[in-house]
Parts: sequence; structure tokens; C-alpha cells
Amino acid sequence: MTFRPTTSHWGAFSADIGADGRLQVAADPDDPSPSPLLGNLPDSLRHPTRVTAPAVRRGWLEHGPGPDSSRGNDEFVELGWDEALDLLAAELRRVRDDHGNKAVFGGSYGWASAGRFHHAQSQLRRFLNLFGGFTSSRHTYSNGTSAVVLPHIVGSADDVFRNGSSWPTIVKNTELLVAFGGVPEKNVFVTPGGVSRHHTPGFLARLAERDVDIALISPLRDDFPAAGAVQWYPIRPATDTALMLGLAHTLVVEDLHDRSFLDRYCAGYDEFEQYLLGMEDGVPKDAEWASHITEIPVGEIVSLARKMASSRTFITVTWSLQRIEHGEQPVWTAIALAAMLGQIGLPGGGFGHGYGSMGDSGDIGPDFHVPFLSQGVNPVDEFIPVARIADMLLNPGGCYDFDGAVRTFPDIRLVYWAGGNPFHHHQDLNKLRNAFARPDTVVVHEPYWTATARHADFVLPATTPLEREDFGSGRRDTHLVAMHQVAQPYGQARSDHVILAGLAERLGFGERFTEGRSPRAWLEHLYGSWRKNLAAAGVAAPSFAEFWSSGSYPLPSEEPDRTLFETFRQDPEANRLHTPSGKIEITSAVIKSFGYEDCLGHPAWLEPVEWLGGARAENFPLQLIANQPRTRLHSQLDVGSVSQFGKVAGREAIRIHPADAASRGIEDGDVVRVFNDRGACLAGAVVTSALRPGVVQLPTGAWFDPHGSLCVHGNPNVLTADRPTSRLSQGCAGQLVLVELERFDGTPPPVTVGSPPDVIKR
Ligand SMILES: Nc1nc2c(c(=O)[nH]1)N[C@H]1C(S)=C(S)[C@@H](COP(=O)(O)OP(=O)(O)OC[C@H]3O[C@@H](n4cnc5c(=O)[nH]c(N)nc54)[C@H](O)[C@@H]3O)O[C@H]1N2
Ligand SMILES: Nc1nc2c(c(=O)[nH]1)N[C@H]1C(S)=C(S)[C@@H](COP(=O)(O)OP(=O)(O)OC[C@H]3O[C@@H](n4cnc5c(=O)[nH]c(N)nc54)[C@H](O)[C@@H]3O)O[C@H]1N2
Ligand SMILES: [Mo]
Repeated sequence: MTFRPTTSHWGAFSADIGADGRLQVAADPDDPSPSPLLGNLPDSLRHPTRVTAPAVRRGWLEHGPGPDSSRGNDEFVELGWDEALDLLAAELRRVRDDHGNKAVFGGSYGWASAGRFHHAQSQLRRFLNLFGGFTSSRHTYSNGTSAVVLPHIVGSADDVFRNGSSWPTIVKNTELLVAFGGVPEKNVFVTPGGVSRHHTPGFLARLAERDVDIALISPLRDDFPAAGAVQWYPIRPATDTALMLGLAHTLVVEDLHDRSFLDRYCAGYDEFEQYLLGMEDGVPKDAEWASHITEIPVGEIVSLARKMASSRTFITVTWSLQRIEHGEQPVWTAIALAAMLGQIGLPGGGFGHGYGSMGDSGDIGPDFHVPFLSQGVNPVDEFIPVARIADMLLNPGGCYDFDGAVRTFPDIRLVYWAGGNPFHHHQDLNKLRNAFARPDTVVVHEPYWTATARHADFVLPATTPLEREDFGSGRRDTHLVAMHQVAQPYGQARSDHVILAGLAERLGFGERFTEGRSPRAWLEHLYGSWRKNLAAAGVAAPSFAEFWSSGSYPLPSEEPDRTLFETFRQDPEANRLHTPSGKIEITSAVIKSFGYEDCLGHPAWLEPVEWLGGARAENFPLQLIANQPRTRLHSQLDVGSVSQFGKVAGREAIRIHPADAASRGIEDGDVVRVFNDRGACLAGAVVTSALRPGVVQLPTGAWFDPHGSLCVHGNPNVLTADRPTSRLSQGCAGQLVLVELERFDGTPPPVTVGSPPDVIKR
């Protein structure tokens, strides 16, 4: 067999098709910690849920474009490529002529696959830009709230996301790591675009070897590896801000805060201190107040605050904490707390965001720009904050706030998606189904019959990276990987590029879209111009032919020692932050001027709807954590064997504390019904004391399998609220939701998403 090199969001590997016709994969031998997710590939490459040929929804074919609530419940009719592309080109032209380019939504959020040229969204945006433009989306589900608030606090979100203190610096210098949301090892195998050497598991092991004190603040014990000096604070979910305020209050009253740092590097501390001391509202945010909200004992809060003040302390906050209601607050409060400790900009001190959220956070690879495809310029400036998709489709002309502006939702007639699965990633899927009934036409490119494909009018079969040629590399990756073709395209699948080239041809801009190049010629061209730029900078990269045959190119220079805001600390006048004051804004006059009740001018505890201390918990007394799955990337390759192996009774596994299971008569392995007033799903119970009582955990990504409003497979987004984080950032708040749970007696309806839908062949 000839194993060929390639890469994925979860790592570089090589692969070949064996004599039995089955895919075999081998981890890169130089990867110190290859990802278990590689095991999802063999069974999914030729799985029956692959889309074999272009298909159009029968109702659309018979009645033409228009709103239709049978989307998601209709049959499909298989068409030839020419017929499908002719129909779609005519529909795109109709929408543009009758409603303008603004009526096309091409936000198309999603992770798609690794590979720089065939990146689905880049291809689609390039196409739609040449078509005359489209309504786009801004920011991400991952960290869309921080992306809006961080520029107000520290002048840049990118600095925090991309240039955070590196793990070697932390391992060497940190004495106490206070990890809000932990540092979940399950997540660090993943980085968008790929990661050729997984360093982070090794760094976590070195923290344990060095006996660095870890304060794990999470409802789940396994949000930090077991080894080492870990103290677990099983916090009540959604209350981290209250804990941080209690810690901050303790620092003030014990005079442990660094006044000189606050004076020199921060703006607006005094107003925040007034709030802490309760001068405004008569409520001091002391350890006792915090203990009441967080259910962490007062003594533990006080001693943690003292220890933080007497140690080199690094405070981290996972991205999950900003993916909840008022998600700005934990991030902003953590920065205020770190500022009070006065260690921002010192090696091993200060704060970080996203450690354990993504493989590149704290990694040592270079921040290196690798070749990419130009998307061109969008002539339409209409956009939505990415998580407002359902609101946009349901309320054309409706008003909403966003970062100080009042905006209006556009009237969308055509939705175009390539490389994402909104029926995985969006909240309140029953609402999303209503929203997807509204447009005239929905177009989806997909390798698989995902729920999103099943809710489309046009389903165009896309190849996977193993079925085409590309190159790939992620943020802080150490290598540019040549992605060789390993398998023939499944059925009639085409790459997104070739599909869009066919449409562009019909719409009169084929030549501008392809620039006359084949995909292979594009790879040589993009690599060639990149290599020329490198040469000008004195770096000699190999020729394309050498690169291609050697399988990868090690990118120059690693960055082992890095401290966030080091230069700002050294000289805050010369290296002003890009905030109005040039300093860290513990109070932001700009945010304050917006007058939002759900994001004030300084960090604050704002009671959410979905938490165990609120009124809603009387009806739905369990807090469900809908976090990222250990066994796959989001919904990708859910039919693969690692993902399938993790299922319980054929459903996604939900973890529940023994006390909560016993009081409901639930035993390990039972099918349970998880519900609230938005919907319900079935899941398979795993009884464990790895989580605190009152909390259940069901990861995202089981393929949505609706039988009415019940998902029989265990997708938590039938339960989550489509409620923005705040009027400031309008981010995704899908991480936490209140639910109730009961044993499901009788025969549960079968999971059907493992088979393709009915497709009528003509
Ligand atoms: N409740 C809750 N919901 C959440 C979250 C949460 O914490 N809680 N997290 C959110 C976050 S952070 C994220 S990033 C989102 C992720 O949401 P998505 O990124 O939408 O999820 P994926 O499953 O990665 O979807 C990618 C899709 O692209 C398809 N695909 C792969 N390669 C190609 C290709 O080459 N071409 C085409 N056309 N398609 C391709 C895959 O088959 C898959 O269906 O989910 C969000 N949803
Ligand atoms: N294996 C795998 N890795 C992934 C992904 C994947 O799908 N699979 N997705 C990738 C993507 S797109 C992203 S954006 C990142 C996401 O990175 P994160 O958003 O950080 O990851 P999550 O796993 O959703 O959440 C991390 C932990 O936060 C904890 N948590 C939840 N609520 C609270 C709370 O209120 N308080 C405290 N203290 N802790 C809480 C949960 O126990 C959870 O395990 O992960 C990336 N990595
Ligand atoms: Mo994400």
C-alpha cells in the first residue's frame, strides 16, 4: 500500500485504500499525541449517508421557489449535474434581478474541512463576490462574544486569541493556574486548518510533573487531566463571574491588590471598586455573597484569593464561558481580576482565554501566513452577527442592537451554505426549522446527508479532502502539508470549487472565477507566489514539485517563549493598547454610553435566565452543559466508529450524577428523555460522579433526528435557547440550558439518520 500524506482539523496523517476497498489511516509518526478522532475516517468515507448525486427537493421542482414548511419533510429527486446547475443558475439570477444581491445570504458558517484551496467558505465567498455580493455574517459561534467585547477592554481580540502566553512560559513560571472552565484536554487536538504536532497534551503533563498548583473551576472534574496538584472547585454553572467578584472583593478588603499597576496600566478601576464594595447597590460582592451564588464555601474563596495574591498566578477562561448569557462578564471580570493581581505582562502571570478550547492557544508553532485563495471583495455591506440567523429569516426588517449600533435584518430570499451544519450548530432547532421554511430557496453543498442537507432545496454532493488535492496548515502549525488524493470521489461528488466554477460559467463569470486554472494549477500558482514572497524575506522554501513529493514543509521558526502584553507592560506609553485610554479598560466609557442593561460599563454579575438559582429552575431543575464532543469534531463524521462507539443505547451519551439518577429511577445505560418547553431529545444515560449534582452533560453534534419536536438521537440544540449573549455582542449562548430528565419506558423510536433519505431516481 502507498500511504499518502494529508491533514485534517485534528491532525496530519497518511492514508490509503486497502485491498478490501476500505480506507486505512496512519497517524504522523512525528506527532507526539495523535488525535483519537482519526478513527472516525475509515467507516465514514464510503458510508451510505454520503450524497451520491445532485438532488432537488420534490416540492421545489414541482412548485418552484417560495416559502415552504415541508422543507425537512419532503422527498428528493436526483438530477444530472447539468440540469441541476442550469436550474440553480437561473434561480440565482432571478433572486438577484428581482430582489438584489442583498437577498442572498452567504454567511455559510461552519468548519468545513482542512485544505487552504478547497476551503468551502472561501470558494463560496469568492463566487458570491463575483456574482455581485451577498449578505454575510460576522464573527463565530466559538468566541463571537469575546470578539466584540475584547477590543473595548484591551484594544484587540486577535492579540488575546493568537498571541497568548505560550505553554512553555507558563510551565516554567506559573505557580498557580486558576482555570475557569478548566483546560479540557479533549479539545486541544483540534485547530482550524490542522495541527501537525500536538504539543498541548505534553505541556499539560509537564504542569503535573512540575507540581504547578491547579485550581480547576468547573462543574466537570474531567475538564482538567487527573495527574498533578489539582484542586477541584465544582462551581454551579453560569456563576463564574460571581466567584471572580468574590475573589476581587477579598483582594480589596485585605489590601492585596496592586494599586500601582491599576493606576499605571488600567482605566476605570475606581468605578469597578465601588461596585465591588456595594457603594451603588448596597450589595458588597464579598466572598459570602459569592459563596451563596456559586455554592463554593466562603473559606475556599478567601484562601484562593490569598493564594492568588502570593503566587505567580495565571488566570484562564475557556471560550465556553462566553458562550452563555452575558458571556462578556466572565471574560471581562477575569481581566479585571488579573489586573488587580498586577501580573499582566509578566512571564507565567496575567490572563489567557481559550487554553483547552483550541490546540493553538499557547502553542509554540510560528504565527506564519501560509498560501490561501483570495475571496475578493463583497460589494454588499449587509451582515448579521453570525448567531442571529433564525431571527434574520423570521423577522425581515426587524431591528436589533449590535455593538452600539441599531441594525435592521435584511429580507433574505436565497440561503447558500457550503461547509457548515446549522442544524447542528444553531440553538433551538425547532425554531430554526420554522426559519428555514421562509426563504424562497435553500442551497447546500455537502458530502453527507446532514440535517442541513435534508432541509435544503438543492443538495449538491461535495467531495471530502481525501478525494481531491490541496495543501493545509492551521494557526501556529509547524508544517505546511501536501494533501494528496487518496480516493476517487464518491458517486458523482465534485469539489466545491468545481461546482461553483460550473455555476460561474453559466452566470457569465467563469473565467474570472477560475482564472483559467485547474485545481492543480491553482495549487502550484498559490504555492509559487507564496514561495516568491518568502524568498524576498530571505526564506528559501522548496519548489512545488519538491514540496509535493516530500509531503510536507516544516515552517521556519517556533516561538517557545511568549507573554501576552509583555511590551505593553514594559512601556505603556510607547505600546498603548488600541482602547480609547490606551490602557486596559476595567470600566469602558464607550460600552457604558450604549446604555445596555445586559452589559454595563464595568464587569458585573447579571443574573441569567438559564441557571440553577433562578425561577426557571423550578420547572427544569437540571443544568445541561452542551459542550464540545470528545468523540468527534462537532457533527462531523458522527457515523464514524469513534463517535458510534461513544453512543449509549444507540443515542448520544448524557452524563448524570448518581444522586440525580437515583431520584429519577435512572440507571446506567437507560434511554432517557431530556426536555424543557422548547423541545426534547432522547439520550443514553451514563451515571458518574465526575460531575457535580444538579448538572447533566450532553455534548453537541449527534445528527439531528427529529420525530416531531423530539430528536430521537440526542442533539442538545433542540433544548437550547436562541437567545443572544447580550445586546452588545449578539453571540451564541448555547453552552448552558435548564432541562428535566426522565427514564424513557417502552420502545424508543429508532434512530434514522444513519441511512440516507428517500431519493427518487429519474
Ligand atoms: N449547544 C451548543 N451549540 C454549539 C456549540 C456549543 O458549545 N453548544 N458550539 C458552537 C461552535 S463553537 C461551533 S464552531 C459550531 C460548529 O458548527 P459547524 O462548523 O457547522 O459544525 P460541523 O459539524 O463542523 O459542520 C461542518 C459541515 O461541513 C461539511 N463539510 C466538510 N468538508 C466539506 C467540504 O469540503 N465541502 C462542503 N461543502 N462541506 C464540507 C461536514 O460534513 C459538516 O456537515 O457549533 C456551535 N454550536
Ligand atoms: N474533540 C473536540 N475538540 C474541539 C471541538 C470539537 O467539536 N471536538 N470543537 C472546537 C471548537 S470549534 C471550539 S470553539 C472549541 C470550544 O472550546 P470550549 O468552548 O472551551 O469547549 P467546551 O468543551 O464547549 O467547554 C469547555 C468546558 O467548559 C465547562 N463549562 C461549561 N459551562 C461552564 C460554567 O458555567 N462554568 C465553568 N467554570 N465551566 C463551564 C464545561 O464543563 C466544558 O467541558 O473546542 C474545539 N475543540
Ligand atoms: Mo467553535
